[in-house]
Amino acid sequence: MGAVSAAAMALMPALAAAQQATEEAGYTAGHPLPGQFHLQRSVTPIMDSITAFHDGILMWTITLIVLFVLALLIVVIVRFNAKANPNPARFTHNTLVEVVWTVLPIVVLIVIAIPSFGVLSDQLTTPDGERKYLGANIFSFGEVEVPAPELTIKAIGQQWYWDYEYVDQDLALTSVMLQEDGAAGRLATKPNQPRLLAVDNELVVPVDTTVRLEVTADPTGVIHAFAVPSFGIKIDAVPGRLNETWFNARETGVYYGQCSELCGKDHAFMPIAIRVVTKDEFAAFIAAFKGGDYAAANATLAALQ
Ligand SMILES: [Cu+2]
Repeated sequence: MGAVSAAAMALMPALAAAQQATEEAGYTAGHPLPGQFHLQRSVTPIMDSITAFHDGILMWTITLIVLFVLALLIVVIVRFNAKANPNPARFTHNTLVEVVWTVLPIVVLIVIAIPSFGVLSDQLTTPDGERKYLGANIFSFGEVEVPAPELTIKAIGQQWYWDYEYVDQDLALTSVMLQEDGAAGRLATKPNQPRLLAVDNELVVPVDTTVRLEVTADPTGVIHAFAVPSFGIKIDAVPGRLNETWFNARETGVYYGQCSELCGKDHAFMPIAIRVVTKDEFAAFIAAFKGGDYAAANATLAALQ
């Protein structure tokens, strides 16, 4: 996929240069960086599929269509202007052209739709340990093995923050965006955290583990959407309804997302921060959480890292 991706990027030298600069800057952040182009870095099989779909099909399709329409426009401008073509033809129908301009867009849509539906069904089908997933090869008909979920998280959209529950462990936490210190324009409690993305309590999950994610919203509240670009997750959080998706992150780190449904006045200020840790760290985190509270669990985690 790297080759196709590189070729697609080569179509736009400026874009390619910017992306290269970002990668050279040691791009490991789980959030967008200033001047960054392209999608955020993938750390899950679903985001691999989305990236491959974008780079391998969508960019080529859109580029070829733009070049084709541009060529048609130039032909019309040069050959059929009033000076070059003083006596215009007066026919109104051409069966061949009409069939072509109906059939070609249908073919384009089918080429886009087949992998698109594949990725969509992957996103919405929680692994059972047997189903195969597309991964970076979206025409593979499934070759990536994903284990069955070992952890269930419930995310609840509130006005305007997120509540999380470790369902089987019977633990819960509230995650609120860090406020800015007005004078300095900096995050008050955690310096060097990304602005408008950092939260007080991060959701902690283990690496290389399939996580079943149940998403809903406060029953007396409004519709939100839970989205984490590096995981390829985006799913509505609807009051009174439980939506389900999943992820399996292969790298530790903190990955950020945002509410992606216009939900009210603080829609822009209810970010999502997921900290992916090793399995041992996660076990210690949960043990400390059960014995005390989130702060104690977080302190345990910080001591381990
Ligand atoms: Cu929201």
